[in-house]
Amino acid sequence: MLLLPGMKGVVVGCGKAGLSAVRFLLDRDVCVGVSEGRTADQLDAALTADLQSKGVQFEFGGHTEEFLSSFDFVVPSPGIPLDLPVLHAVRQKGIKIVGELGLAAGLFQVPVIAVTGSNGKTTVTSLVGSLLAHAQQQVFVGGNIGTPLLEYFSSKEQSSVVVLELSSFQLDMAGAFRPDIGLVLNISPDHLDRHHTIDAYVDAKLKLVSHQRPGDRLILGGDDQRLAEITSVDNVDVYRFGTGKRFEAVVNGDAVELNFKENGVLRQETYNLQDTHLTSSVNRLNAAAAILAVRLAGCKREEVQGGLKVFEPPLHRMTEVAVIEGVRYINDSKATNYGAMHAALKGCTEPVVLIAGGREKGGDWQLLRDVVAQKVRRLILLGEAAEKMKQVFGDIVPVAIAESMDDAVQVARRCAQRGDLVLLAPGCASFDMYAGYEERGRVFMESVHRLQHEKKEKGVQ
Ligand code: UMA
Ligand code: ADP
Repeated sequence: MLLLPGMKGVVVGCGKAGLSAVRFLLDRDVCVGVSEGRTADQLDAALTADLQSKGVQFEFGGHTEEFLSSFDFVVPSPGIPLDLPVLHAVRQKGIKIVGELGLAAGLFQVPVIAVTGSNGKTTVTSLVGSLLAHAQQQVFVGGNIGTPLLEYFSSKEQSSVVVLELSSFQLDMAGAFRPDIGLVLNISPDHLDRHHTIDAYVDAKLKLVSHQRPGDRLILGGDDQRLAEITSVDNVDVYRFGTGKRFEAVVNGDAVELNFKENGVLRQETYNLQDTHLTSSVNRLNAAAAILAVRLAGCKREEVQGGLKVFEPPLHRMTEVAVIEGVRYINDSKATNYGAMHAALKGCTEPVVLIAGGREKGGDWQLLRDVVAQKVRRLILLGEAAEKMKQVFGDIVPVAIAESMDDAVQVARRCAQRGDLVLLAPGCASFDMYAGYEERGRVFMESVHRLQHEKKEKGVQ
């Protein structure tokens, strides 16, 4: 969006992304307002005073049509539902609604690689960032992964490439944003509380692609049914990764095989994942996507192979916590939707004692019955979803309901046999019991470590 000095813009929500948008607008001499749901005393007083001294006008404790419509455009934070009646009302008055991506569109001076999908975004974004850094690029990594994407514009460091993790919330307000290389990893139902229908969720995800132009590249998860239906995108070079033999990046055992054309030259390359931390079935797929992206971005083959060796996947995603009496304990607390839970179970080769449950995010548990029947020996349920999940799975697997994570780990210990895997893959959000998936994963790891300690004290290996 073209911003001119003196224009008036209001940011809704004063969290990480909102504050970054405020700074971005102030730097461009826009007259800025902030509308925040929390009351003034719930916010950092020094921060609000500082912004007020820079001319920022505030409304606290909610969002009013009167305040918002005194501005030329509105910038909702990613977490603000776009169907809020007040946003509808200001839209009706012709006031533009623009997200962070819409503000940034057209302003990046360096190539942008953007990653979306229902699962694997953070892993692929950090892997792409890490491979580029290993190849001596100056990389800005931001977006949904944590550092607000608009921070790129205030960063003192010069970047040679930008890597963004983009959520459906951000893409819903993407405006004319386009990445040079876009990745859509997979699509399974998530955030249906916000998007209401799967079609609206898919539409939001595919806004990543809608402004791409000739010469841009699009990398799609080839094994994904919905993405397989996209056979071509106008003038954009489409590449696929997955297990299909004809994809440009193929996962074959512990290797990724590339087979793609670059400037008319056919490239056939093999990357070995054996000596890396990317050996789980989902991470082999993620590696395929990332390798393809960085090769298209110009990294050399040897740089990529070297970078794969040193990469450590982020915590709480299929992270091995301990092996106790021949039972492996895996923390996949970030499996907050059923696509991730399905992928985690599908990739397990050992019988699984599954700890699941929490707050539901929408989706159909029935679709998981087959994989649960095939892989799960015992299901231990926690949180708000426990009773409902018991009804869905109770006839195919023995179910226990646990009161706490510690309780769940103790039950798991009692029923797991040597050679089994105890997997925390909740398929639900954590907010009914924890501050977030990190806390849930930490509590699980602490319980497992306590168990390990007790066993060591008793001299059991
Ligand atoms: N607020 C209102 N009115 C409302 C709701 C919220 O004023 O009706 C205010 C809150 O009081 C708070 C602010 O809005 O002050 C929060 O804004 P936000 O929810 O957009 O959160 P941020 O702190 O700005 O973080 C956002 C992303 N949050 C969401 O998308 C919900 C972060 O992704 C992202 O890392 C960060 O920007 C930096 O880019 C988090 C996330 O949960 C990790 N993402 C979802 C996910 O991964 O599943 C999509
Ligand atoms: P996101 O940022 O999209 O939430 P993460 O990398 O944080 O993705 O992983 C979230 C969850 O999805 C974890 O449970 C992880 O094990 C699982 N996961 C990671 N990659 C994939 C993939 N390619 N397909 C399915 N599930 C995946």
